[in-house]
Amino acid sequence: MSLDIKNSFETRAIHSHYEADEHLGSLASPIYQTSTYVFKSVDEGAAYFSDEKAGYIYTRINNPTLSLLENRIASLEEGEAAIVFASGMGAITSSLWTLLNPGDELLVDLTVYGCTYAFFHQGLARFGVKVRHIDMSDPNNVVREITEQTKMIFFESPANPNMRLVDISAVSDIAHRQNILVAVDNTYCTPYIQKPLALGADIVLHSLTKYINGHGDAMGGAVITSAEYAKQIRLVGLKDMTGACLSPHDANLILRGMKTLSVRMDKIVQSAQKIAQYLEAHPQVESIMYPGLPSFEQYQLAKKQMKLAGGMIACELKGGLEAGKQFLNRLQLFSRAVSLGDCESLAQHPASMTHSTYTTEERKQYGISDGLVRLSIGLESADDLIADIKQALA
Ligand code: 7XF
Repeated sequence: MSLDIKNSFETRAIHSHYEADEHLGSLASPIYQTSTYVFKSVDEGAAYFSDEKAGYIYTRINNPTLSLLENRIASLEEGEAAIVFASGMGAITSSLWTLLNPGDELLVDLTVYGCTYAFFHQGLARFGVKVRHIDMSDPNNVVREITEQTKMIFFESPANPNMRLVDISAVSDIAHRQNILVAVDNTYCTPYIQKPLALGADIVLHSLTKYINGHGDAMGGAVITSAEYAKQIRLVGLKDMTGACLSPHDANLILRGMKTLSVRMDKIVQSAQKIAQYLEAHPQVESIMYPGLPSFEQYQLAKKQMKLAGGMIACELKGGLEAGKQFLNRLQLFSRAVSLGDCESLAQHPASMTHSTYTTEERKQYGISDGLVRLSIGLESADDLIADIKQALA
């Protein structure tokens, strides 16, 4: 349907690409819990397979509930097309295995999520792709490090877990002069806060497991890109290489979660700002990384490309690793858990958890310090969360 970009983000998150009239008047979109579809004739099935005619074939390739989620997320990211997957890692592996070939080079910022890092250095490297990390916080480094083989630039902004930012439009400008693709993992921000495609990127990736679903009860992933790349990723990466298709039931949970994305983000960011200010002023805190604090190293860049500062905070306590562990163990309202973006506030220790795929040496090299503590601010009262932090630091 034509509820498109003219409608606001909040409206599209609820209505885009769905007409109750076309579904017996059902207000909520139906779950097509099916693995396969019945063809009227052999010729019809053959026409779908040969792409002569559009139609549903098999849920690993397409499914109406997944199509709704795909269309809706493409609308929110302002991209041509999207594909959803069983997890964020399903999205990253399916997309990069499709778009990169043996002999290509992938340039990656210094810090990325631990399993993304492991996939790059194992899954992609074994496939013959050369992976090189460079500090993209200065776009001049990208100019210097590009080679003839560079096919894609990949980064997270803010990066998990240390909140490093990359200037999306500056890096995209540099890359496009040499026909290099720019892929941005936008999981930390969601399209409510940052729209990498509008800033010049070619490919946006998400773990839908996080803010977009927002309720900690489903896994999912997405890629948003051109219709041409999306088609290739669906028919090669998703269909033949990973098979990482999302379950229609989980797609429905994510569609439901996505309807409240804007109100959740507004509240989460408000609380995160208050908590970051509290932590910054606390004598036990050595350093804090939160894009909403004027002391944040890339504060100006954050203001330029992010609508809000987000819900993730990284900090180091005086006393390093031991102090960080004690703090995490003493938290009562925050749950000690990996993942992020849920209603429940979560706290974790990247060096021993989400980024344990890096060796100690690699963590040092790529700026993930052993004392770093990561907080994902949820929807509880900010005052209660601050009280919990206060007692845990006492
Ligand atoms: O496969 P998943 O849905 O878990 O998503 C992978 C993923 C991709 N990009 C970013 C920026 C992510 O943070 C994630 C998952 N990160 C979780 C975390 O950092 O807590 C995973 C828990 S080990």
